[in-house]
Amino acid sequence: MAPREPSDTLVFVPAWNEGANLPAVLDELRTALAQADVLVVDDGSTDTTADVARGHGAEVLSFGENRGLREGIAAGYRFAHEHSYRFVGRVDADGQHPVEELTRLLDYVRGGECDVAVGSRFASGDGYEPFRYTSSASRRFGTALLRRALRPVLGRSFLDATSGMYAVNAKALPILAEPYGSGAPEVEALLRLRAAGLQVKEVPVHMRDRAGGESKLRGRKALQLVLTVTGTLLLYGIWHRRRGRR
Ligand SMILES: Nc1nc2c(ncn2[C@@H]2O[C@H](COP(=O)(O)OP(=O)(O)O)[C@@H](O)[C@H]2O)c(=O)[nH]1
Ligand SMILES: [Mg+2]
Repeated sequence: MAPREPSDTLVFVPAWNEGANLPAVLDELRTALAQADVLVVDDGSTDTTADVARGHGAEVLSFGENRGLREGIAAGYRFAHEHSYRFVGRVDADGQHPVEELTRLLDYVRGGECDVAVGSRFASGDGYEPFRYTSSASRRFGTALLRRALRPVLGRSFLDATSGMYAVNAKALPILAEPYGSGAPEVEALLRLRAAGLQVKEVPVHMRDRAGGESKLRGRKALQLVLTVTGTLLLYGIWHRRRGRR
């Protein structure tokens, strides 16, 4: 096979014990987004994640132990920044994010329509029906709380603030590569992007169900997250108001 041209686009995939789901995700990326380089951030997996990723042609960044998703996300953006990629995508390792939807997000960013495009299950329009996703009562409660707390802080509504499907340009990389202090890195990311004045677009997308295994975010962990996020937003709101008064 002839060597591939160096790519200006990296797609990274945070993964913790996703050896069973990764092959389909990486095959889909290779088929539907062949021009992009792929990085798997293997966060101390104890299964075949790293081997499977390498076997499917991805670059692998392995942590010696599990550091948590927020470190995986920062590391993905840091890698992209250090390697001077112009465009970066992020998808889950569990098959939830169709690559054709990521391609749409990347097109918005490449076309200069925004600096960051976030794939949204809850936004509608462009042929994407409202209320096409139903979730468990506890997730619905968490999402509703989060939307309310976010609106005054972001100065706009944001319907799917914990989505992990992202496309960004190089301007966003140093901002998103900074370590995250909370358990809600995506929410923190939205706050940082707003503070930096970057254009963020929430784009309606279809998502699938996790291909196999269980979400790492459920039960107590999910409840804890909602409380952390709401706490973070309140603190941020107070800090913001104080700063405004000075
Ligand atoms: N790097 C890293 N990735 C993680 C960790 N926990 C979850 N992930 C990955 O983050 C993505 C989202 O996690 P998931 O369990 O699907 O959460 P959900 O989509 O919100 O239900 C998946 O690709 C996971 O493999 C972690 O501790 N470290
Ligand atoms: Mg998932």
